[in-house]
Amino acid sequence: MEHEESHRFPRKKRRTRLCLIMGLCAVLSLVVIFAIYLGVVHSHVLSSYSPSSENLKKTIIDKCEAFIQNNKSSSANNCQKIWSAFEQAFVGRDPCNVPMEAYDPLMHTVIQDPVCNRMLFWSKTKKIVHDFTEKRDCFLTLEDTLVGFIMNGLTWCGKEKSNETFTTGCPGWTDCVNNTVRSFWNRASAAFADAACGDVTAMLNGSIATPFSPTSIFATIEVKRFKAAKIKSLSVVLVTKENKGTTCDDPSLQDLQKEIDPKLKYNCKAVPESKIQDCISHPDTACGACW
Ligand code: N1C
Repeated sequence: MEHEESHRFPRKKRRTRLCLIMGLCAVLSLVVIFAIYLGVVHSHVLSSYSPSSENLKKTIIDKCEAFIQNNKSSSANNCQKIWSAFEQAFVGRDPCNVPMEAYDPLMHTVIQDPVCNRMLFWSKTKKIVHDFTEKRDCFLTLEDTLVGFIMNGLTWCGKEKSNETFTTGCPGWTDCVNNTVRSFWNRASAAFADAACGDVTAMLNGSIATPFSPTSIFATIEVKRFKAAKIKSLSVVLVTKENKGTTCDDPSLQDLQKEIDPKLKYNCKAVPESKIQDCISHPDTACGACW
């Protein structure tokens, strides 16, 4: 009995030790796997937020190539050349001192045919406009052109005495007038308005006090460039909330009418947002029936 006990006890001890080692191994493996996972996530986070010119370059070239792939009419463009023309506008410059003319070489590098009668301008209606154009081919905004598509949603800037490109820590839209991003949109919008032809549409926001906002790009750049020799008419679609808010008689819209060449036909229509939403959810509705 004594002998049996002394024999059984060490075997139990050995088993316990084995279990302990196996448990330790399992915990260690888990720690290693977790550490690797953390490393991957961390390096990914770092690489997408650090001031790396390589990242922005890759994003821009990838978006450029994807656009050309989906829009065969843009195939004459060279994405590498577009990147070079783009970066020379702001690299090494104070990010608050980039005039819109700095993007002239970029705009001259991009090859883009105007699409008469389908150009859609907007102000303070970005979301609904793009929800709409995403579903329809009848209208094109600046973001549906190569340069607008590439830069939409991106932030970038340079720094004096540095050849780096930054994607964080850049001045905001209203921090300074000549900031890197705002000057780009001013310049690209100017080119888009210069190319406008035929019947032009503008979607404005009827839920705000001044739908034709005097500080907007639409008012300060685009409308000023509309040429009666090329444009037949300007149709304003005033997006309203259940017929509330501003109407086509709004003083700011009268200012818009005064601003354009009298040879250019002007009309305005207040359209409830729900009607446009209906068109977004029923893509088979003819565009002409949307407002
Ligand atoms: O100042 P806005 O509008 O009147 O500018 C809109 C006007 C449109 O007709 C476009 O052609 O100017 C052009 N445009 C863009 O295409 C664009 N895409 C993204 C102007 N701004 C653009 N953005 C961003 O929207 C930009 O970075 C800034 O934050 C807003 C300006 O929109 P807004 O004041 O509603």
